[in-house]
Amino acid sequence: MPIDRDRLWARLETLSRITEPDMPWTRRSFTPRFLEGRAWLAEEFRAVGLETTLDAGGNLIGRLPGTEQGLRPILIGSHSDTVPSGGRYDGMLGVLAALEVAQSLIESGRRLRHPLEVIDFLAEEPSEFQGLSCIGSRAMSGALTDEHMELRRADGTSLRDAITYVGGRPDQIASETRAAGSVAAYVEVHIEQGRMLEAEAIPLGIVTDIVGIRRERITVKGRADHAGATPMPLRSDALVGAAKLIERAYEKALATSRDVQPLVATFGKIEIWPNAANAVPGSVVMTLEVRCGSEAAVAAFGEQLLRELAPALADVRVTATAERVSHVAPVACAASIRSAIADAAASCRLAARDLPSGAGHDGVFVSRLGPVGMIFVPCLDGRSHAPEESIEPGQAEDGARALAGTVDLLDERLD
Ligand code: HGY
Ligand code: MN
Ligand code: MN
Repeated sequence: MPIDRDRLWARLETLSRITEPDMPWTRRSFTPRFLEGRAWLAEEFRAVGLETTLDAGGNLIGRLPGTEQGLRPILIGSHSDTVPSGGRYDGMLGVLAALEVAQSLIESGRRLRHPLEVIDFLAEEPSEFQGLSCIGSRAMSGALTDEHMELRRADGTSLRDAITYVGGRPDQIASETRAAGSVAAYVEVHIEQGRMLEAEAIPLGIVTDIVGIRRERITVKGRADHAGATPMPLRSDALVGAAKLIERAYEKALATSRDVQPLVATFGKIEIWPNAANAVPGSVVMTLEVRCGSEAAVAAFGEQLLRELAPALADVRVTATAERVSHVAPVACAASIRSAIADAAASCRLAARDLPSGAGHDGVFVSRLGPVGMIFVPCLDGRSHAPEESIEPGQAEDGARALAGTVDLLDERLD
């Protein structure tokens, strides 16, 4: 399937320009801007000849029937939502590379044996609903719970209502959940969001496994006081306690950097009350995110941190509690898909290397439905989740060519 580099690049440019103008590049899930991007994508899906629908979980699906009855679909795609002030390629590259492969297949007049589904998964990035991510792929795979549906964002909207807002049908999510084994294969093209491929000048990465991610809401309780009239020894400054937790989490995670499975820990979101220059912070709520290839290490980190620091927090008269927000176990990519990617890379004459994904992806949930694999392309200086995220048109093309080859091989090899 010949890949049209210019067409793929033009679509990437067009989609990335659908952004909050004051925060390039931002297209947060469940916002009018997201719907603007979705409307454009749906139009592109239809224009190339895909049967285009929105499933109950709010995933945009473009389907191309196969030639053989009864074969399970091959899924390709990614997500079109972004983090705030994110990049132009995280997620978008995977959706538009998949669209390019489907369009190239349709233009060639050929048909696969298997049905092909091009998917834009809803809300892959941590959402405003307590940071819940991978909402569309959770819905598709039966991992979206009733509790999740009742999560509310700051304006009081429930996730259930937000899914309706983007055109999903919350009440039908359960009946539309796909069964284990119902997917022949899922392959996603994504930017590496790390530095390995660029450092080794290797154009393709074959993902071995997708990291496990645990998010906990840490609440540090102190006492709000007047910042001028309260002597230091009498304060219960919640932010001082939070600072001790942040510092220790950094040190604990840094110490694992040379381990076989290094662990990373981030406090990326923090809220302070009353958050006033002349008030001693009474409480702090912050999100601890821990990632590692070892699920046990991910599960234990937060609890160990609070236990180790309890005396130091008591010394400054504050307490800390943790509440689990989400916990996703690491997932191994399927050997059958990894070898198809390796063979496709070879036939495209593109060097490739195995590497783990430190980023989370929808494949973690789609793996409940069938074998998953990912193709990485390098991004400039490994930067992502930042406006500096950058790739070259040729790198986008490499990813799409590898995807096209992989789909062809899987179509041949799988039943
Ligand atoms: O956060 C992640 O790992 C992914 O980019 N959503
Ligand atoms: Mn991301
Ligand atoms: Mn992504």
